[in-house]
Amino acid sequence: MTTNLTSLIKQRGPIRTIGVFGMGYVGIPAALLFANAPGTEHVYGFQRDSPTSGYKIAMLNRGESPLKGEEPGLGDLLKKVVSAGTFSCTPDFSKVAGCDAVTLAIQTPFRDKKDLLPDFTPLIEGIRNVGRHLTPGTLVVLESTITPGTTAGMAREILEAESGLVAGEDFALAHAPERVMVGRLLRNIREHDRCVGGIDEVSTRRAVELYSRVLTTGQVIPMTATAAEVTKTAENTFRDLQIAAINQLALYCEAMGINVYDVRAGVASLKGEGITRAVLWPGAGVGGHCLTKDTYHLERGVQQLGPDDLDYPTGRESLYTLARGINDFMPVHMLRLTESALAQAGKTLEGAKIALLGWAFINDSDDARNTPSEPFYEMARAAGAEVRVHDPWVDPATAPDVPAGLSRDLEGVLEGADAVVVFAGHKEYRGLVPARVRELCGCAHPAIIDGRNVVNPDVWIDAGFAYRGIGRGDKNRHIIEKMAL
Ligand code: SAJ
Repeated sequence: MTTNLTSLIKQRGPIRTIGVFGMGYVGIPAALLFANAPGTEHVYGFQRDSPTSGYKIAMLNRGESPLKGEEPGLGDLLKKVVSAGTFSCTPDFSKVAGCDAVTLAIQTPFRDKKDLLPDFTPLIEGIRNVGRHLTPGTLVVLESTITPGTTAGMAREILEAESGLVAGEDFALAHAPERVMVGRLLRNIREHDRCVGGIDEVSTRRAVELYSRVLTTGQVIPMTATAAEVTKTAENTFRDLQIAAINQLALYCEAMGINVYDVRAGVASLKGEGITRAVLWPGAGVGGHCLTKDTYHLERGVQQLGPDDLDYPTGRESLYTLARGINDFMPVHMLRLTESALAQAGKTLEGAKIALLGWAFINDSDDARNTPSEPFYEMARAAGAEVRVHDPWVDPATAPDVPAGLSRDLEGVLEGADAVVVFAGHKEYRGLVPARVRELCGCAHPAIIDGRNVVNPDVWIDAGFAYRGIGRGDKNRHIIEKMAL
């Protein structure tokens, strides 16, 4: 009965001491905002003292952020709460016992990209550590992106087994998915609406109390824990679906010999009350740690929570996984466009030198997680091409799984290339000069394959290139301008 929990929470009074597990790009800003909020006495940032990330403990306690990249306001806020004594980072998980609320923001990356299953190990370890020191009346909140059913299922079971307490009676349990993007972490937490879902009403109310104190323009949206899990996975599934819709239209436009960007502008022009057309941008593929996996979280959720009650067209694949298939096809399509352009110049993939421009999964970023450039790179090499990769943002020394020879020397990568393939819309590539690129390639008719609509087809075709572009059915069949080097 939740009356027991109600009275336990009443005895505790307002939330004063908070614990945050996971000192990463989600946990750190959340911990600092909690520490800076009125009514908070102390926030513990819990961090394992492991060889790979234990360094963060001393760094954070010195008021230095371990996060890469620019995060407006975060450095100052960290210094403020450390000197005010309202935030400290510790590997001592026993301090959970003194917390009124504990949140877990621990990543759930792919265990293996091939089997599309998430690795819950780090999250499970965090939940265990909370359970071992959990005291009655505490609120536990999962912020990680998880398969629907995890909060009320696996997380609840582990917490109860480790603590001997009962969720919903002795402690409150909720899910509050994060919606932060690097470069705007603090702003996102303060300004985005926040879905907050408990396993019961009392848990939801306690979680609403916790998150209301860090929101400024954002509103708390209360719901059940499972609804909050489905919301997070669905919001990314829908974005992936929208991208797949425009990618499929781009493939159609190429087949019909028309320009997808004309059609896109036409479709987007339909406006008026109640009319929406969220037309996104076609491209060389979809990468990142959100859209590539959240669809599979949602699919697993419905399979685990409602397999017998799901009414769906017999034999039809899920629209959502179909969308994933279309987006994952785009690097394959890029290879076929490359092959076609090389053939127009009398060459084959076998033995060709390819300059692959862009390893990051997103424009003007160093983030290369699940980049669509990687499957292209593997397939092109398997077809016998030599592939050299350029990216001005990705640091070969620190980024995971970078290809051998990843370089920041653009002219060096272009030297001697038979084909130039653009995978990321980095601003550096919008200024490429065809004559200079052709001179560097050193052949009469290099190929240019534009995966992000960064070059002007006519200018490059006039300069003697064999041009191909995603969705450019109006240009992909051009004749080659014969000219000597
Ligand atoms: N992409 C396209 N066409 C588009 C938009 C994106 O091909 O029109 C590709 C990008 O090149 C990239 C991938 O999709 O490879 C993902 O791009 P993204 O802009 O969705 O960036 P993410 O993966 O960082 O998505 C995050 C998500 N935010 C959170 O999970 C809190 C997502 O929910 C946001 O909608 C997205 O940022 C955003 O809108 O910026």
